[in-house]
Amino acid sequence: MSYLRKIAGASLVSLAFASGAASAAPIVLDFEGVGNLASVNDFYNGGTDSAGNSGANYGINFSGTSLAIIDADAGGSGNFGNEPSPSTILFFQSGGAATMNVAAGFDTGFSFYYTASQGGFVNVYDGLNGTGNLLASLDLAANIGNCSGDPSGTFCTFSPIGVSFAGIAHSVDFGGAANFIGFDNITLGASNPGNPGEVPEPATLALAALGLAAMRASRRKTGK
Ligand SMILES: [Ca+2]
Ligand SMILES: [Ca+2]
Repeated sequence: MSYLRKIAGASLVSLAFASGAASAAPIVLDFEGVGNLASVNDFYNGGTDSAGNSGANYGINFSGTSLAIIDADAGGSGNFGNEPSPSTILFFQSGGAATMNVAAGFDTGFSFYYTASQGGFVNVYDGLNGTGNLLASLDLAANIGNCSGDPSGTFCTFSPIGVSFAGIAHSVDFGGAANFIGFDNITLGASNPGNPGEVPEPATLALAALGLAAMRASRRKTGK
């Protein structure tokens, strides 16, 4: 059998390595290398995720409920396809949001991709852990519909979207309904997603879970 999962985004490190201060080169969080269903924790903060994996140190920490999930097509438990950077994305199974903390702060804006069977939101704060002043807020419409990709996964539409704000942000809530929304390629310092491609039209809502239960129902034998 073959694995699609990449080990780490090492090639991105030299390009994006910076202090994490405002106006640095864009930092891209693609979640590759974080363990399946592991808490991201300090993976991008000079530490590890809950499974002991470590990535580039961008000075970025995630709340304990912020999990990575790997596409079932790549050996994980994710019910998704066409993610912008295969095969791992960010999601959460409890609480209302995955919270990203940037201790040094960042300005201008950021972009990301999301997939959702129910609406979600992004809130940007000038304090850590979703505190302080709300600098920006964005509603995210459900976007999955009839699509297919790589080769299975109900959550197969990833929409690029950007957020601009004034001031210095220290945390972002990536929110919605637990297990019904996922995120990838969070890019700090750029409010315009690179190569956004086609922005899909919102389609029929589907009651599907991003991971676990729905994955079990649709999982194909992989020959393990
Ligand atoms: Ca897939
Ligand atoms: Ca990814």
